[in-house]
Amino acid sequence: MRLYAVTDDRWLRGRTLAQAVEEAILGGATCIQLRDKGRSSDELRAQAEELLAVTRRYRVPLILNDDVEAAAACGADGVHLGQDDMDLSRARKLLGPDRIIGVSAHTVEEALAAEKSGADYLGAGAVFSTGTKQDTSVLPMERLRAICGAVSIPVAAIGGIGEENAARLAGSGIAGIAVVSAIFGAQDIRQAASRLTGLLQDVL
Ligand code: TZP
Ligand code: MG
Repeated sequence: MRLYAVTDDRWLRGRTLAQAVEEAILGGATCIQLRDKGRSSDELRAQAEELLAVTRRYRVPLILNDDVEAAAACGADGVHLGQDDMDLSRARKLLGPDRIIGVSAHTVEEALAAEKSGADYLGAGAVFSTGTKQDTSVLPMERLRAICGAVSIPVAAIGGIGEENAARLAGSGIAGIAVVSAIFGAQDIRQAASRLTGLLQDVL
């Protein structure tokens, strides 16, 4: 959960997504999420298989956003579910006990419900304003602290996090940060991930 890199293929600059993911891992990403709202389930699965060839090599888990069936079919390490995605108990039945299921939580109530239903981790945000996801609002810092205090599963903060503001998350109780543009939007992905990794020593 420490540095959870969430993919976006908008800024590949001639790289494949698998190359971008490898750079992120070499810079210190400890978990990868394949997130691509524009793809069909079959396309997502094919992309996941390419990424798995990289993530398995480095023993870094690959989580698929939203699509439980694709995750089950391609042997991804887990799935991340928003509040409007498949419910957790159904996802758990399809994926079995060993795969990772993460859930987005915006309130203490959602966090407690997800933990009770067997979520392995939570994503909480957006902690800062972000242009990467439109339908989101900023989660106040006290709420992030309350969510972290209410559950015993790890919480990753997400939304607008970069080198310039990561330190503001210190003391919140998070287990890590989930980052899209500050990693995949960087010219040098490896260096961006590596600088965030360094900063996390004072944040977590
Ligand atoms: N969920 C809440 S904010 C967000 C997601 C997927 C986008 C985070 O992207 P960035 O570029 O790290 O702000
Ligand atoms: Mg979702």
